[in-house]
Amino acid sequence: MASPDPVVEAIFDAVAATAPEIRAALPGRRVKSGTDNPSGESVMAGDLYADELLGDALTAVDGVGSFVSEEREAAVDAGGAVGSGDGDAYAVAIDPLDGSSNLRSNNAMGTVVGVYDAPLPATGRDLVAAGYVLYGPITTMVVADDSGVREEVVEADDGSVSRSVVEDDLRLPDDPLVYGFGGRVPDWPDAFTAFAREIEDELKLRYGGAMVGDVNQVLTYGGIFAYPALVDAPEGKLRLSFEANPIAYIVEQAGGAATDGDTDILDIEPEGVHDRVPLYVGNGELVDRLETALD
Ligand code: FBP
Ligand code: AFP
Repeated sequence: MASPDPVVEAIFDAVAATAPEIRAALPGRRVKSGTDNPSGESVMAGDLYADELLGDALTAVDGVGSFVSEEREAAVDAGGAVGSGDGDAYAVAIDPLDGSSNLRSNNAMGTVVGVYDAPLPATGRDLVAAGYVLYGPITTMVVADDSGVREEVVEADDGSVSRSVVEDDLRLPDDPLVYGFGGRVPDWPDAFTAFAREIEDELKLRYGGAMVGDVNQVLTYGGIFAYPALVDAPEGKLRLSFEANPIAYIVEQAGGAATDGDTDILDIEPEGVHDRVPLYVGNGELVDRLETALD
């Protein structure tokens, strides 16, 4: 299932090309960089390295008009008007190293990419493609566009990087098996805790602390992932433009659903590019039940 859009293909070629380099650089970058990002979180040295490498690679792609990262305050103008009509350029939004607190403990993490056909901030309905790299035992890249979702293995060989499709029509299994919910139970609103109590009798807990890894398990086995609204942080933790929208786009293209508890993630109108949002994503039937439970 080849993407019909050459700019989207060039964007994912660029992301794949950086993956082995990012992976190779991580062993020496498992420490805090000493800076905070625009969301006020401590940035790891690995976050900064991935951000710079991906920023250079993506702004060099013909057809990328602007570049925004979870680790940067402002958008980078890459030349070319975004969303201006014929021959316009795309805006690319990334979380360079999602789950980077897993660097210290050497657990999974990844890179999340959203390709928007509108200046940012934009809604998820403006996405033309989205994907993520998962740094697990194998480096994989999951890519979604309007033709569906595919999983690729990314490998470096003699200075070149290959992308091999291993699943060309990724669909959520009908019978869900796993769940993973972020945050501390005492910080969850009661209605979400009650929903979690039901789910833990039905599904198996698989939580790794990196959204890309946990969502990849949901895509593989079926189930539900959430980083919920918290009592003291009703907007949750994850960022709409960099994390929730791309993941919602991928899971919806794979036959699932994504909500903030009330509204489809892709319909949310952002106020700013660093907005946070609660995210509940997975099999449609589970996401519907969650919405009813939170009502
Ligand atoms: P970063 O982008 O700063 O890594 O934060 C996102 C994230 O790591 C998600 O991947 C994950 O779902 C969540 O935060 C984990 O948060 P917690 O450590 O609170 O469980
Ligand atoms: P294996 O040795 O068969 O991989 O099992 C060990 C293990 O994967 C361990 O790493 C996990 O903590 C645990 O099993 C997960 O078990 P569940 O599949 O029951 O969650």
